Amino acid sequence: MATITEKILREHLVEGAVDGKLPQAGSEIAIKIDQTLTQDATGTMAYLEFEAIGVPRVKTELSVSYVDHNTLQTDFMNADDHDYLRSVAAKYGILFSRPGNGICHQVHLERFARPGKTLLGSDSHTPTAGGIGSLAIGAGGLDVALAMGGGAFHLNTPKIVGVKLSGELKPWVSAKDVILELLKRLDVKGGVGKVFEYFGPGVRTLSVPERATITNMGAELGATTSIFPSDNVTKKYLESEGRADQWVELKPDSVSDYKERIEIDLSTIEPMVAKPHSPGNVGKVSELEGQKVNQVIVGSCTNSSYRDLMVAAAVLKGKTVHPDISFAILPGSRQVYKMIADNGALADLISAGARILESACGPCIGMGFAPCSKGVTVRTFNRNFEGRCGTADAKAYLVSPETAAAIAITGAFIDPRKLGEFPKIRAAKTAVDDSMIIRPPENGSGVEIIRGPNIKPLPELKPLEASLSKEVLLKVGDNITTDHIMPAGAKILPLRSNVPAISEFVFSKVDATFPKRAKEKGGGIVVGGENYGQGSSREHAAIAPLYLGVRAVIAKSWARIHKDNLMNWGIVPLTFVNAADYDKIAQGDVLEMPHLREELKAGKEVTIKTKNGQVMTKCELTPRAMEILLEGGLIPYTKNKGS
Ligand code: MIC
Ligand code: SF4
Repeated sequence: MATITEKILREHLVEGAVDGKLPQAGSEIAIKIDQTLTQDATGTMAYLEFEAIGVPRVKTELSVSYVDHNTLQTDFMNADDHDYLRSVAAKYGILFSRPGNGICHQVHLERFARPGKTLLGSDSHTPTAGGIGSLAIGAGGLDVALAMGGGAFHLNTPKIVGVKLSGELKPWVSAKDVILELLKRLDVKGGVGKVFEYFGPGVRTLSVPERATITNMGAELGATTSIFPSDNVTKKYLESEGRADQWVELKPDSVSDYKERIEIDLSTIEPMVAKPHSPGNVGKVSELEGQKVNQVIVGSCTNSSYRDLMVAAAVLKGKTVHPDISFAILPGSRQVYKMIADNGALADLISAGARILESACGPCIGMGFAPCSKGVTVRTFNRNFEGRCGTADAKAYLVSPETAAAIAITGAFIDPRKLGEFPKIRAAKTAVDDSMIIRPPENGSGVEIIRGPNIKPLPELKPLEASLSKEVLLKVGDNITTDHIMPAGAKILPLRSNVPAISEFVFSKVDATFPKRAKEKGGGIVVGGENYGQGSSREHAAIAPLYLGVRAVIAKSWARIHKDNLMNWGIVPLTFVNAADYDKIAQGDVLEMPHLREELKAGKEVTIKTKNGQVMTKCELTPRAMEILLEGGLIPYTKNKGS
């Protein structure tokens, strides 16, 4: 008897089985990865790492390299990265989705994701493909590079949570409201170590892109991933994409397999909103009724399917965007872009005054379209961390396309149900067109890799030192995101392949003196609170601090991907044994760890001497991860293993 997740894990298990079965939740396993995806902002690093590992051609069933984050091209840097990625893809047997073809998760869902397959992506929203029944996990670039080289992916056996959906969504309420409801109940830490598996009669009322909206934003719960069954709806979706042969049915053996359960009656869900500055700060849209808004955007990997754009077009048809609002759409893929162009909906949006942005991540990652000072921006995206939109004092709210469109015409928060009858959304034939996907040659060995001047080699990694005596360079509070540690945006994102340059921006939004101080002190330690490193999968939040000499981070608790990234890059992730000891340490204190290496090696707690006495910490890593850390990171570890 097994759940869908357990079945897929079991089929892909290469290490960690106990009597041929999955071990208990929390124990380490390794699984075979069928597909990988990268996007340009994490991809350049992932491919530099892949090159460093030295495998001649990818060993997965399918690997796709997308360009969707850095498409602003304010100078040569982004364009150079695109050339690098295109040439690497050709050399190593990777499909290349050209800039303009769409957001990785939306395109992957449409064209490549398959039920029952495993997918590892260097982007935290890789679980989007769970909407089609793929076991899709986000990870750091290095883990993805290793998987491309045929290596297994190591993870802790997740706890499976069954989310029972019953009933049907009411008009003006959609999938985004469902995941916001879940975020309201569980908050941004509620999914750590878990996979959310959806079941029940409500499932069949949701289309694949709607399911994908839900699994996409499961990332904001901190979940390992989320997954839907593969049923008749999935089959129809694959048929519409010309991929009927890729359908397999996926269902749990019995719903009694879900030991932990959550129930959601879809018919009771109301339009929801995540308020500043966390996707977990959720309330009802009606509670904000009448509050003025400056900017509205429909798009991102969460909400830019054909249906989502059609909702916006239908609501705006024949109307004009409110004079106080700047309204934009960004289609998730060229496929949906073409579909709304062919059926006239794009013209409706243009007539209404919508600003049409490129089919890419754009404003979601702060690449342009920043709101005005103290602006209120309402977005159909998945993250509203402080400053992420590009304006430090702006307030970002996350809503459904229905709510976004209603606000665009009224100029203020409004429960979209007040607009009366829900407009009819026309169905359309899927515009399948893979002409912007470049397939690699059979033999890429002769392909020359193009390396622009912004592409700098990786920092060198050394084995972990025996002891540590360093200053606390920075002490921060709870829920620090990777956007705090390593911000993105138009100025910083182009530096993703240049570690020395990007490291000048580490913690720049928290304390701009950090890089300078870190260098002056010869590196140091960072102290954090709960859920340290939530958000993006960006490895730069580990590599750039490493470059500045950060050797250890001590936190009360962790977000999975970031903790793995630290370990993969040889930074010691330590957890307070007693969370109250956080108060014993102040910024500027010198911490001594006289037996660091020995204690880690022996699996013991790490003793830290502070001026307020001794503080005990633990380094909760599996034996393999500990070995990686001791060797200074995954690259030296892999090389040493290979030799
Ligand atoms: C994000 O949404 O924060 C990103 C940009 O897609 C990241 C990846 C990155 O930082 O490059 C993610 O979600 O992993
Ligand atoms: Fe792109 Fe935003 Fe999705 Fe990240 S969350 S992949 S930046 S659209």
